[in-house]
Amino acid sequence: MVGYEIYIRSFYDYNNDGTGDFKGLSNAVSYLKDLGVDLVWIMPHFKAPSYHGYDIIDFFDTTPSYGTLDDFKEMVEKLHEAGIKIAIDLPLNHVSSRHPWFKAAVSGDKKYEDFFLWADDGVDLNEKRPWDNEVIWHPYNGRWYYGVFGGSSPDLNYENEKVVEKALEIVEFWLNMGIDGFRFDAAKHIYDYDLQQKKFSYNHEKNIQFWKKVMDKARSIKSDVFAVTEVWDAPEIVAEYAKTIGCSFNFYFTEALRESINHGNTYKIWDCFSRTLTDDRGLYIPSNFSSNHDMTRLASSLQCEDQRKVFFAMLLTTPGIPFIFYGDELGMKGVYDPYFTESVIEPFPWYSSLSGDGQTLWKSVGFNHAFTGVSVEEQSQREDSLLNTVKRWIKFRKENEWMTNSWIVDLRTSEFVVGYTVTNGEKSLRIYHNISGHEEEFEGIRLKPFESKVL
Ligand code: ACG
Repeated sequence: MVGYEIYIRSFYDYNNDGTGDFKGLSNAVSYLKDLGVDLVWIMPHFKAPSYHGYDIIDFFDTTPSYGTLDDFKEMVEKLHEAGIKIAIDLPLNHVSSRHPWFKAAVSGDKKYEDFFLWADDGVDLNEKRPWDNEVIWHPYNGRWYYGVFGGSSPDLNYENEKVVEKALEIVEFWLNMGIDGFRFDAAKHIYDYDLQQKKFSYNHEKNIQFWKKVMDKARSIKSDVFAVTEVWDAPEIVAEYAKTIGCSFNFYFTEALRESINHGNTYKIWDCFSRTLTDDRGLYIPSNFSSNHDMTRLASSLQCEDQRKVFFAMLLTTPGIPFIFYGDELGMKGVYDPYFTESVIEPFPWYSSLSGDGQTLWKSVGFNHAFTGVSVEEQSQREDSLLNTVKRWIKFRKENEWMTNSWIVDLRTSEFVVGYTVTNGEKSLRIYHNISGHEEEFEGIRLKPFESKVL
């Protein structure tokens, strides 16, 4: 299985208002099929005030500019007809401060007050979240509420069983709409504040139990439901979640490969593969990925096309379910800025001129300008383009479906070459990648600059 992350607003515009929509994605299924992906993850599509959609106002409705629930259903059908599964992004940790539950809570409705977390005596109102020093408590009318992702997204209180019930209702609702699975947003944040100690602290065990409950519900509706957790943390913590849920994004893969390829030294790749891909008990499925909407795009961190090609070769020849962030296969650029995250979710460039049927233009482009070689039109024409190279590796991957449930053995590296065997206990392939711009020989195998070989 090969996954593809899509931001609907930027993907394909059906009704010519400049904004991508469900009907647009329905219309663009042939591109996905031709690329070879068979699972799409769509970023949040619920009713929400922001462009990114992670601050939800209504879990049971869609962002109006994307289309109606019927358009959503039709999109699911179109994807299914093409043999493509769909997973929705599910931010259950928090809601928008404009969500009716929060509005009821601040207007004194006791039932909904308990849907959120309020500071009592002894809470340090200046406490900051650990990774970037942003505050986690926010004032409202003389009281303070908890919101790890900012004042506009108050956290839900999962100590309250009623909130847990709501979460399960949401899961049921969308599975009944025909979707195949979920990306569990902010999975390590459901319980991230210790109410006894009164301080920020991840309770991984409790989080995992929560997601297990969600999965039990999901499996009771759809036995083969797909789920991937977003736990941006050390590989060993990520693995704990994956073992229960089945699959977790392997953040370290993205970070390590970029660093190794940029520095021209395989050490980080060796460290990453040893720590995340050599689990020979096959306890879980890692999900390696090219980049996502929370980070600098692949093409902005690997400047030359050959470096990107070797990255994709590794992405598609390692165990698990690889994910491609829309446009990375074209070399779309974008440097992440936490205060302007639009920079990595620019319109998908269908045409060299950025004009034509389906082209979205909801924002002005800062990175992916017209006639820069990054469009589907331009990339399709060049035989050795990044797009065509990625397609060939996806084809290879589809011919070797068994690699979804596989692991790595006999990992060996030189300064510039990574060699490993991927196996599922029955089948195996020996694979080599030269991450340097010069010829290399390793274990008797000659490799051209940035060449990958599968034996
Ligand atoms: C998800 C979504 C994101 C979304 C939210 C909230 C969550 O993908 O788009 O924000 O719904 C943290 C969270 C993640 C979160 C990102 C943005 N992503 O854990 O769930 O922030 C460290 C921390 C991580 C942190 C990361 C951020 O540990 O927790 O992610 O930094 O940079 C090594 C270390 C690892 C370390 C990294 C990076 O890998 O092992 O621990 O991660 O280095 O240093 C959206 C919007 C926001 C809005 C919100 C409501 O984008 O603007 O506020 O919605």
